[in-house]
Amino acid sequence: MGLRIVGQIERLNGRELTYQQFVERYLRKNQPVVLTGLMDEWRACKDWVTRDGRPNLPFFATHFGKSRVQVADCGTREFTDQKREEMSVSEFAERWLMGCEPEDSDVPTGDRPRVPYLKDWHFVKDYPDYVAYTTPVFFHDDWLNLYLDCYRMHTDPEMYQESDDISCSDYRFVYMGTKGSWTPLHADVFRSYSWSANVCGKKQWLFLSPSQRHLVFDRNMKNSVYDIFSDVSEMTFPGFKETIWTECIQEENEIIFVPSGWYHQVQNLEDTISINHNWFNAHNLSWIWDLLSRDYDDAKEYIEDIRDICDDFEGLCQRNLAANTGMNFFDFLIFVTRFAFAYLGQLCYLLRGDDDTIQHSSLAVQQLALNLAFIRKIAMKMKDAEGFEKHPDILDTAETLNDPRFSELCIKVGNTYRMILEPQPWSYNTAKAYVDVSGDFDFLKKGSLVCTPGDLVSCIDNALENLNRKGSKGSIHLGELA
Ligand SMILES: O=C(O)CCC(=O)C(=O)O
Repeated sequence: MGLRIVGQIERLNGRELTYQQFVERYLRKNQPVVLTGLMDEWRACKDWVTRDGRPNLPFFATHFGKSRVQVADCGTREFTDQKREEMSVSEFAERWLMGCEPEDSDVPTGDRPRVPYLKDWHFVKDYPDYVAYTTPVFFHDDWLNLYLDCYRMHTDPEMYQESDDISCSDYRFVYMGTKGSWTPLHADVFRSYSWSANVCGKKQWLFLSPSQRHLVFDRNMKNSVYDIFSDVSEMTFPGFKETIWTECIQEENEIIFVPSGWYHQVQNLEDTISINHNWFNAHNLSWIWDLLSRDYDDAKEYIEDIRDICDDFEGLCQRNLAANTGMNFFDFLIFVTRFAFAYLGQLCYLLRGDDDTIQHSSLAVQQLALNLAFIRKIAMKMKDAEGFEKHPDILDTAETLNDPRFSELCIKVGNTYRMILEPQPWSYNTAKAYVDVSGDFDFLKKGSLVCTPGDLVSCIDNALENLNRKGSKGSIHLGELA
């Protein structure tokens, strides 16, 4: 039986869309969209593509040939993904040019050809000075990559970690694959948003809305369908026949926005190069926490039978959670706490500044307050979770404020909102903002610790109370914002 495909994904010219419209229509509503007109100036669209619109493999071999990359064998399954192999870009280009793809791989049959597909290449990390593209403004409010440019998401002193380990260093990727290469059904890492831009080629996307998620799982809600074009077993996946899909054919120079929690399977209909980022911010933060708390329950259930013989059962659950999901409860708490401090700092600067910035920056104040409101809301949810027993030293406020990585985060946060909120004229000096505020962070009670989500909630509440008491340019109330 074929797939039931209904509806279409909206397509519009990104140059005719404002940032606020994008937030209202797509981020907040968690709806996919295809944006055109945003890639005209990209260096990648010139250097990486031949005159006849195909991937310029010799260019890659000459300029980036030594980079080590992950290449999936699209014909071989390994657990929930395709088997991967590490090789150099030159080796990949050679393999591509040798051609291992049958001519008739146009129509998916269930038997997949063994075509190589270069995936998850951390291109920006590898070549920071080669500016292949500029991230469209709609995707700038990206807490994930901004954070990973300053900190690691998870550090485990007991686990060996290479200092230059690039595998989790950011979520900005290049993908390159021949016609017929594909990506199995999945929802994105951390349940983040993603955006994906076709530098050349054409992709077929099949989307399943989050409300139908349960239909692609087995009876125990443990395993999901791998390839929706294969002969999916009704015994194993009884709900699959009920699924309703939305298809999108993404052409060259189009960018697709993939919302949180939408399952999707992707197939390259032509030889294709794409750039994609995973990201999250205030609008989908709850998705990240919901996934973590579900994965925590699974991690706990998995080792329940050794609870009695385990010295530190909770610690083991959190270690397993970090290994499987990429972060644990404490990583997430530290993550949101650092952002909360950065946003409080920016707010403090705007509300107490000597100049008249506040008159010009109400949008900035609203945005920062909204971010804090969402963080506070998630912290309230986290308060109810098991697994947050007091930890000896989670996040020391004084240490955080003195850490150069935190000042870098503050500066990046400031720059991000300045870019997003332009062209509204406001004079916001991010470097100055940090310096001003760091001398004035007394509201964070230097020397205190944030050990639990409850501590974070108190920190935000105290800081705002303090700010509102002293601030002469208006007060902030998070009440209805999130
Ligand atoms: O392009 C692909 O093959 C997969 C991309 C993807 O799944 C994503 O960006 O979320």
